[in-house]
Amino acid sequence: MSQFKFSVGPWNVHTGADSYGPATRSEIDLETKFAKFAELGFSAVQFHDDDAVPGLNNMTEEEIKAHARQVKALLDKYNLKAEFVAPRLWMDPHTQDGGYMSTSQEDREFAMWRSYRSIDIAKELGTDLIVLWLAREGTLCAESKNPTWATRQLIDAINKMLEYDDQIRICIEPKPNEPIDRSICGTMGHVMAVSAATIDPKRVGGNLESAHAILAGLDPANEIGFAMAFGKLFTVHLNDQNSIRYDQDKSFGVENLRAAFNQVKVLVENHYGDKGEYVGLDVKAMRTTSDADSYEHLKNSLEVFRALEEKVARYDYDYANKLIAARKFEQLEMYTMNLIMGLV
Ligand code: GLO
Ligand code: MG
Repeated sequence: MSQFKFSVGPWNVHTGADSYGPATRSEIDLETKFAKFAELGFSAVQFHDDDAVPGLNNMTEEEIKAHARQVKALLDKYNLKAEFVAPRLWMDPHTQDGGYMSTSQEDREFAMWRSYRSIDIAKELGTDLIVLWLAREGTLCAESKNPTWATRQLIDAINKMLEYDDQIRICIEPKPNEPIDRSICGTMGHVMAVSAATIDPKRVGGNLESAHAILAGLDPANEIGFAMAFGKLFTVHLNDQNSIRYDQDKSFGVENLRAAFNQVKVLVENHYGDKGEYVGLDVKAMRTTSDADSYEHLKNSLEVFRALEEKVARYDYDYANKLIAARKFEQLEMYTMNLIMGLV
């Protein structure tokens, strides 16, 4: 049994389409996904605004809320909670150049409209958490934006959301690049600095995704620990990634088991989850996966996480501390490797 509660987004069960080829699996409707998530042991669902309310651009504020209430009823049916809502500010003609940092004022206003609607949807779904994955907030052409201006735009946008609702919490999911060339807020360090500059820093935190840290050349466990030192790790997107290349969203731990072990270890040691935080997965199935195996990568990620949780529970801290005091790091490393390999 895990001490953690897990969450996942509907986009984590997808058709397999990528930038170079069409879908390889059929679409699955939201309710079928909810039923399967519950069966697999997830407690909560992560949402984009338009996962919860498709076509919201053409709906009134009241219509949007009414639709969100229907989704809440569906969640209740499967005993699932909503973890967060993320405005999908990267799919729309209005956000070709980003949202909050777009060079067009009209587009920046659209981004705020979607952010306020995301807050409305979150409240109807029963969550106080908004995730901002800043997909296109940066530059494709380096000279197109002043980075100081762009950073202040982000801070202003977050302040407006904090003012719109005095309970809502904002959680930035940093990523250094892709689809943008150069991101303005690429790591957890950037997120903590932006948080400190807002009107209510305790309501602004981070969502650490393992793959995004790796893409930035950083260690996911250290990034998790860094955000936790400020009490600002509001959620995580665990997955894995083969070095610095396109964002892969591989199943948790399949690429680097030691790094995965250390992510679980840092979460356990710092009591992640005590304030209701979920262990979120952001994993994708391979393109070659069949319809019948559409959920296999979720099952595998949970299995790896739970197995590593057991390893952490068995970690001999007395022994490790003795080795640390004697600066016997070669032995400490081998103890850790033996534990992971199942040899101790
Ligand atoms: C992509 C991101 C993406 C976000 C999701 C929630 O690189 O990881 O999956 O996590 O859209 O905002
Ligand atoms: Mg993510």
